Amino acid sequence: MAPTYDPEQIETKWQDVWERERTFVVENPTADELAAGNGPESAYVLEMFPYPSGSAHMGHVKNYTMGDVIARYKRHQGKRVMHPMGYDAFGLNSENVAIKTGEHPAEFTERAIATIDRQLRRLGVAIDWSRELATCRPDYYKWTQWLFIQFYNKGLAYKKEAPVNWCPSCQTVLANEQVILGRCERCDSEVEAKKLRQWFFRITAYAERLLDDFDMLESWPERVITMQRNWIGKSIGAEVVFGIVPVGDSAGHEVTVFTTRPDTLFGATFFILAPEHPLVEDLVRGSARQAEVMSYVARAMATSAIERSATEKEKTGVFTGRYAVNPVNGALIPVYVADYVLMDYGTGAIMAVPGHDERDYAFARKYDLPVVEVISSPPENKGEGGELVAPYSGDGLLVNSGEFDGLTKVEGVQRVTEWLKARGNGDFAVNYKLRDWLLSRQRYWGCPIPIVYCDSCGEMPVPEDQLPVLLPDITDYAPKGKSPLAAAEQWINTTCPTCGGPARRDPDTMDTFVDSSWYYLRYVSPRRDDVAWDREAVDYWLPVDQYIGGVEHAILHLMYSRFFTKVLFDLGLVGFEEPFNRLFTQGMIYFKGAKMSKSKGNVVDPDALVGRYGADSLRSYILFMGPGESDVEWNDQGIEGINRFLNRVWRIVTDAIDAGRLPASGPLPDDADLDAAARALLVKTNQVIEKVTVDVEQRFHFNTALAATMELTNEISGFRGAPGPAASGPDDVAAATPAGTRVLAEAVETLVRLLEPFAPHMCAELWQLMGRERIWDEPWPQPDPCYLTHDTIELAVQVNGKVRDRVVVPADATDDHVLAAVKELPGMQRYLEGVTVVKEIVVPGRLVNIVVRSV
Ligand code: ANZ
Ligand code: ZN
Repeated sequence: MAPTYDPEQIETKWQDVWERERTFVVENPTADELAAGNGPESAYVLEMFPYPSGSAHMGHVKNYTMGDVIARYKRHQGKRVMHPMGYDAFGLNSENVAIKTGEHPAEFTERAIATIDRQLRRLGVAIDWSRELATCRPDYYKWTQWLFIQFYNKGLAYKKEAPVNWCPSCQTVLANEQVILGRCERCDSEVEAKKLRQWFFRITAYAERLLDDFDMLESWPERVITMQRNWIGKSIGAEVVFGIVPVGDSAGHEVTVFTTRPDTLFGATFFILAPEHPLVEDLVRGSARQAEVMSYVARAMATSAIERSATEKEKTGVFTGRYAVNPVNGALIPVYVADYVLMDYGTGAIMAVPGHDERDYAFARKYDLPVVEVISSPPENKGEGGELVAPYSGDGLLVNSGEFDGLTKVEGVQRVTEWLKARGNGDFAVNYKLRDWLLSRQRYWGCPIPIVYCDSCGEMPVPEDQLPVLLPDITDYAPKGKSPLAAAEQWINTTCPTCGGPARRDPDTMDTFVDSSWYYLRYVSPRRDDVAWDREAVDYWLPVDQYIGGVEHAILHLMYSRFFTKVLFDLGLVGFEEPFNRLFTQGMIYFKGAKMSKSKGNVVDPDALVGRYGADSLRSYILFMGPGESDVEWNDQGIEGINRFLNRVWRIVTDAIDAGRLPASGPLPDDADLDAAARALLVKTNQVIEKVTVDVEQRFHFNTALAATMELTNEISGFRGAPGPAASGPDDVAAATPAGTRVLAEAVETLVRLLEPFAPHMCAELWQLMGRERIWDEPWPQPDPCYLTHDTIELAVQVNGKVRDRVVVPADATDDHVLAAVKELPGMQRYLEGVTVVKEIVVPGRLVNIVVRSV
């Protein structure tokens, strides 16, 4: 008799086997293999590495289980799979623990790493642990420093004084990307503006390529691309030069503005400088308005950029007493200083066109400045006398614009800019919202910046043979507005690598996003201490075939990694320009209506569930909760249901083994020898193979893949082959005809093989009980097209009663299946985004109607 299902015993048994046999350790291709170019195809499956802050949570379990299913699936396809794991181990969490308890962040971090490591092993994730890395260890950050120096030598890392986002609670600067609606991404404190000398990476030099190269990506979620596109924020327009009229002793000046609407130049009725604009002081020096203007400037500088540029904010400004000349018509227009103009966008100065720009309109109304219509505007924007009572930003023909009257907006942009260009008063221009990446942090637990300052020789990188610059041990981690490293006298004072005189180290450490911008390269040769990576092996494994992680990294990590890869490509250090071919962003797990998180007190502990139900049940449940990309609600009963399902599979398979019907042997019977029931089971088996394959490979819909295996399980247990000669009754499958018995064995074996990526331990055990070995190395089942017949029908798809699309589904599809298919139609996205679905109606065989209300 086969034993009962004992997850704990089975799972630890197989985890030991994988460890002992080094099952998931994968070698880089040998020189011979690379030369011959005929080794197995590579597959690099990667999940975003965790930040070790305590122990793994359900989000990790979901992320790593999804990656594991893909990695195991690709192995079944015969690929050479690399599926590594490491830790994003520098950062504020460990440092804050250190401040509280005095424990060295390295100790806390290594303990947290050990915990996650144990949890991932206990989940049976098929990881090549020989490649493990942690960004806080010197053998890793040596190369982070080396990369910094490569960037530095290319002029892509530089230091400048700049207004920065300062978090008063974290006591450090933040990158723009780390400021969310004016608040610190980490602690939610209101961010202040401060002027400091900081290190930057010149990511702006790559703005255009970061946009262009979206084309190279094989499969990225559209919304991630859109978020990056918006963040880069490319605007096409013109630069226009305005003269400022001299008065008294005060000289004239030329000031350039950036505008996306040169076609509205005739409507520019005033001119605005950002408070930080270097000309402001000159313009008012010695004038009656000096005191008022400079006090406005001081107030504005203390306000954050996000607050200043909010459209709802009441517009404020001051008149400088000076006038600019509109180059197109010679009109004298007053020059103001106003805080809604930002210094770090465009040129820090604008031509204000109140007739057609909302903020300029609000400003003009407040300060009683003229509003001129220069784009013909619809009646609803106009008052009784035909004057504009609301700005109009839509299309129209140019009016009140001299020789340009009657042109369309597009023609106007072109012709006015050409006109300006011909007179040396402007030119076509492109502008980006993207700013350089501010990477220095005034904190301890990070990668030291490998730069020294010598009084005689100046600023220079640490010579490569002196890397790594080790992070020194200190005792006082508390932030004091400057790096704690500045107080480490022994460390900070060094000798100049050039002249041998006294020099000082840079006291700042790097943003942890620097560490994570290249870790996917280090996995290729994590133990090499002579190079950051083995170039040939990197080109064999990369780009990453499938990257999986949270959408919260859409901009920061994913854009920084793309930037790094492009720089490395330009430096000749890698042979590809995009790091991640396919990206999948997983949905979040909610519990009791909120995102599962420690701070909300609604976490469910994975360890407890593994202890109670086993890793296979937890893995399968987390994948069964919903499509990979969807947010899902945790449900305690759900895992019990899955556990019952696995128990059922266990019984079916072990019963068949006990009855001597497994393993299946010999070829499948000829079609002619199949009775109806056997044929139906064979059709089902093949359909489920196809379904699971497509769901796993193309859709990340592990939930429907699992549902299909459940259907197959039902068919198997309901199977009644035609009774054979020795039948004792109608339920006696054992006695079915030989053909039926063979088909049944096929179905049961296929079920085990299809379930392996989800419940790898149980399936390994069942496989062994059948007398076979190493299910993880079995080829993936292939459906037989002869048994894949399914009729399809086409339905009209309506939204609020209007036909918007058509959908093709199997004739016997359930309503749920039909609705799911509808929601996946690419053309439907725009009708379903930002609306509430009120009702969904499926009229069988005819149509689907979705009733929505906009929110
Ligand atoms: C004249 C104009 C007329 C404008 C009009 C808009 C509409 P995007 O599209 O985001 O690139 N602008 C330029 N520099 C600015 C700064 N430093 N601070 C605040 N606003 C600035 O926006 C470009 C437009 O934003 C520019 O085009 C300029 O206003 C304003 F009917 O110029 B426009
Ligand atoms: Zn020197």
